[in-house]
Amino acid sequence: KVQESLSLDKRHKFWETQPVGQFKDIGDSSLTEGPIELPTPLSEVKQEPYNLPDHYEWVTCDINSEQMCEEVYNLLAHNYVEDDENMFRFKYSKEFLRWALQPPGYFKSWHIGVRVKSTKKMVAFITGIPARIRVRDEVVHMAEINFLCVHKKLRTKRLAPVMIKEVTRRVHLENMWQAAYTAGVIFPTPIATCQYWHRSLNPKKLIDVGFSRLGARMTMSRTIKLYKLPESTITPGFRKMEIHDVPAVTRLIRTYLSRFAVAPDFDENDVEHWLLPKEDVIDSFLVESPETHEVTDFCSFYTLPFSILGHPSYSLLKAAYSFYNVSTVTPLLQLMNDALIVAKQKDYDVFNALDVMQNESFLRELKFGPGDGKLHYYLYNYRMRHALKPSELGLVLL
Ligand code: NHW
Repeated sequence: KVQESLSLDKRHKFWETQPVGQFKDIGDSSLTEGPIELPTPLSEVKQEPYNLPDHYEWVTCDINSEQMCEEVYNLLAHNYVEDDENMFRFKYSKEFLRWALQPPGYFKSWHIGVRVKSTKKMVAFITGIPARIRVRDEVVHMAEINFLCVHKKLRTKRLAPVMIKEVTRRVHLENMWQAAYTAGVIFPTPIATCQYWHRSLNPKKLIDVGFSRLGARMTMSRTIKLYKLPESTITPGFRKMEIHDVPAVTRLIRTYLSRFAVAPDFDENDVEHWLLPKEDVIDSFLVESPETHEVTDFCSFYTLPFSILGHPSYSLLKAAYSFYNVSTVTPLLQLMNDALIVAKQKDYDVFNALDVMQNESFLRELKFGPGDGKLHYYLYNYRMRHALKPSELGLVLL
């Protein structure tokens, strides 16, 4: 609480200049929901890139080029998000980056790097991808912004605002005026604040590497027993999603997501891209009724490992992240228990989930524990009258 109120008082030299909900406007009911600024004619959008400090240059990244992908991968693997204690760092795989950055209709010009002119070393990165996001009754063409990263040696030099302005300019050039993004830090102004929950699959390793701690009055063997899962899934008709399931899964997911205040507006192309299984990137399962062959339920998780920093025997933590799940016949609790079972079979160490959508209904019962990380959701150039509850969000960003 103390920390939150301090951060509300803090000046935000950059964010105060941007068309985003401002902290001083919280609770002002005279402000209407929707765009803050109107689009400007495309001819008035700045045509040249923003100026970088001397010695640096912009580069548009071709993520399909093995060399370029490797450069981005290395920048992120060494400089991207860490936990508060600097014990773990996200380690997105190259395959994952290609998937995350090339959905239907993506723009190469939104994959933006910064290099040192003389050495060509990549030192900063930011990306956008196009997405249709429904906010209440309105489907808005937005950019989803992700992978903002500045090399550790170049931090706190105000490079991030230049990266953000440049991606904004390139989004504007495609005639889009809104964006969605998430961050673990707070600035003006979250539309929702969510919490991560973690379900141990390999408790011994998680404890060994300091990801979790042995509970009070617990021994290692009791802990292992506590988190033990059945060898195989329980629900009859539970199987991997296949390409021919795309229409049925699209129908299921569209109906489900319509109940949330903010959610993606997925069509069949989006479902094929985002939800069809891709080894070590995205896993999806569904329940096909053994009698009617109807697809009644769906669950999915993506793969995002952590580097374990400075541990003598382990260097990688394999984490699954809950993505989109829909239950109509199989209880959500049972469906997610099956998701845990397949994640365990596939050797993940931990299964993570946010408290978005209906996730709260299974987290405690399936032995997830609350993490210390918060995740704030933001919209750019779109005002929400009130903050949303996590359960009103139907959106998961990577
Ligand atoms: S969140 C992950 C962000 N990345 C990391 O945490 C990696 C490790 N950290 C870093 O690389 C997922 C640096 O610390 C970064 C900041 C680069 C984060 N979002 O250059 P300065 C995303 O990628 C503000 C937005 O000196 P730095 C989402 C900060 O509040 N703003 O800092 C990205 C301050 O502004 P203020 C952030 O530490 C969404 C200013 O940056 C931020 O060297 C982007 C300080 O800049 C963050 N995560 O570099 C927005 N972190 O006003 C998209 C700090 O408070 C907006 N800041 O003074 C939409 C654009 C498109 C619109 C289209 C219409």
